[in-house]
Order: sequence, then C-alpha cells, then structure tokens
Amino acid sequence: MLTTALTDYGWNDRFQADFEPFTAQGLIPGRIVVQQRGGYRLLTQDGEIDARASGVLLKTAADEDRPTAGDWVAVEARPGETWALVHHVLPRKTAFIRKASGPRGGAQVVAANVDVAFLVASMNADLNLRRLERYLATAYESGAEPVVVLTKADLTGDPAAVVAEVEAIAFGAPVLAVSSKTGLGLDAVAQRLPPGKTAVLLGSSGAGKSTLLNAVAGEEKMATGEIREDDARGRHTTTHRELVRLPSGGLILDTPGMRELGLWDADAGVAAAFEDVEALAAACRFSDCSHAREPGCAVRAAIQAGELPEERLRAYEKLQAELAFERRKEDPRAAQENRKLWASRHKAARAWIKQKRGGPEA
Ligand SMILES: Nc1nc2c(ncn2[C@@H]2O[C@H](COP(=O)(O)OP(=O)(O)O)[C@@H](O)[C@H]2O)c(=O)[nH]1
Ligand SMILES: [Mg+2]
Ligand SMILES: [Zn+2]
Repeated sequence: MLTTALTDYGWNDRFQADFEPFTAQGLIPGRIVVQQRGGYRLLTQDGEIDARASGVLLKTAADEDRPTAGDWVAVEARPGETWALVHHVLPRKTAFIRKASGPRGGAQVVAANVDVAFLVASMNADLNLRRLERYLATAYESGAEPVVVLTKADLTGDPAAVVAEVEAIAFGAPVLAVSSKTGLGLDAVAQRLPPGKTAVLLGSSGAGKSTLLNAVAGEEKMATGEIREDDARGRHTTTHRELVRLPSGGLILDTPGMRELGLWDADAGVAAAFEDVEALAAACRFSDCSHAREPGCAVRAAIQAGELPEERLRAYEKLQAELAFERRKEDPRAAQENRKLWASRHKAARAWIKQKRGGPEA
C-alpha cells in the first residue's frame, strides 16, 4: 500500500510495518501536515482531511505521545462527518522536544519525524550564541541533523565573520548564510531537502523562517511579519505549524517562534553540542573535576591559553545545571545524590585550598 501520495510525504517501510496492526481495525495512515488550536489537517492516501485526537488518546497519552506536526498517525476516516479521529501515533523516527513553558512544564514535541532541523537566527543585532547552543543541544537530542541558518545576510556588512563566529560554537553542524531578499544561500538550503526528506524551521519569532520557506518554495505559502523597529524582534505572524511540500519534493515544516526553549531530558544533546568542553573535561586530572580550582584541570588550562572562551564553559554549566534541576524535580534520590556530590566537592575544594596555603586548618 505504498501509495505515491504517502511516500511523497516521507512514508516508508518502517512506518508501514508499525502501521500494520491498525489495518485490521479499519484505520488508515495519515501525516499531520497542519497543527493548530482547533485540530489537525492530515495528508492521507485519499487526500487531505481534517481531524482531531480521539478522547481516549488525549486521556491516556503522556504529553510527549500526543499527536504533533510531522507525526504519522492511525486515523478513523468517518465518511460524512466533519472530523476524522486520530487514534494512534506511530513510533517517531526523530522528535524535537522542549520543556513546555508555563507552570506545569511537561514535555512538548515541537516537530516529529524530521530529518533536518534548520536552526534559524537572524544575522542582525538579535543574534544570540547562547540561544543557538540551546537549540543545537535540543536538535542533537532529537536525532535530526542540525543545520544553522543565519538569515538576513543582506543586512550585515561581513556575513563571513558572523558565520565564523557561529561555527566556533556549532560543532559538526554546518552554518549557512542566507538572504531571502537577494537569494544568497537559498540553493544550499534547498540542497538539503531532497524528495521525501523533512526539515523543520526553528528559531525566534522574526528570524525570517516563513520568509525563507516562501523563498525556497518559490511562492507565498506562509504569511510573514514586519519587525517592530524598536527592539528588532518580530511578532508571532505564524500561529500554527505547517508542513509544506516544495517543488523539489522536499518537505519543510514552519513553526511559530518560541519565546523560550527549555531543555527536556537532553543530556546527550548537551554533550554533543559541547563536544569541545566535554573533550577537555575528559583530560582533567580528577574525573569529577568542577573546573574551578582543582589542580590538573584541562578546561581551565584551555581557558587560560585562550583556546576555550570562558562564556562557553559558563553556558555549558548553565545547561548542565538546568538538566540536573529537572532531574531532581522528578527523582528525590537524585536530589540526595546531588547534595552528597556538592558536599564532597566542597570538601575537596577546602582540602585543596588548605594544601595550597600550606597552613593549618582555620
Ligand atoms: N532584509 C531582510 N529581511 C528579511 C529577510 N528574511 C526575512 N526578513 C524580514 O524579517 C521579518 C520577519 O520575517 P518572518 O519570515 O515573518 O519571520 P518568522 O517569524 O521567523 O517567520 C519580515 O519583515 C521579513 O520581511 C532577509 O533575508 N533579509
Ligand atoms: Mg513565521
Ligand atoms: Zn577540570
């Protein structure tokens, strides 16, 4: 049943195998191409249909298992009814997950089954390396390939310098300079979108995501917004998530800007995004080195030698602390371990200071 319409949207043998049990229940496969407040729009073998999640699915699914843009789902078509019903979400190939903002703060899947995560930031005054590091960590954790896209190259005197600055923090991830106004770099973006591959556009509001999508698509698929002059930030012109099929056959998912990107269970992602710090830390004399005052600290040595920017270590520590905080909230035993760890670190630090002073204990 590998119908062309579905394969055009990324359907493959693996999804087919995962879907098999639902065939007997009379369900059909579909991909969520639009996600908005009122529900979903799905692409199925019979064309596009509107749908909502079934009551049972909403009641039983954990936050991260709820249907989201890019998901492949098992649907009950219900001819004659306005809404089809989504009963199951097929296992995801990749998932870009953030901690939902707000007091409850559960996991929120921003995009599912994406091959490439375009991390979009404007080259203008708003460029924030620390925010990009956060996006990179989440992208590495997602399983998608991160690509940094620096937009509005036409507004910068020296785009190559900005690219170099970002390359220094983007380990292994390509960094592209683009301008949707002049067309610079659009080919490089399109090249990463061969038929059936899915990319997601992620980044702050006003970064130029929707404009980039329109430029690559060659037509006005998404509404774009004017930037407020006072703070160089955009408004949320895009309020829904939409997967658009490009003339080249690639698929690209536009998202509204995210005000904050809280890390969700992203240890491996942070490690990948800070490969430089992790490699140095592995060479510290003590395996639990806090890179503060311990002897034989390779991280501090690199900072002193000008090989590692101090802000880079601070950013790494900040994200690590954030992950540890989330873990403690979930796991009281981890909270206790953490207190023990700090107690032993303080003890080690006191011993080291004492040894350095050579004096008796105060
Ligand atoms: N000069 C210039 N402006 C751009 C470029 N790309 C986007 N913009 C402008 O930036 C503003 C926000 O763009 P939009 O695509 O809506 O951002 P989004 O919120 O990330 O989707 C709009 O006024 C665009 O015209 C670019 O390459 N060059
Ligand atoms: Mg937009
Ligand atoms: Zn160290």
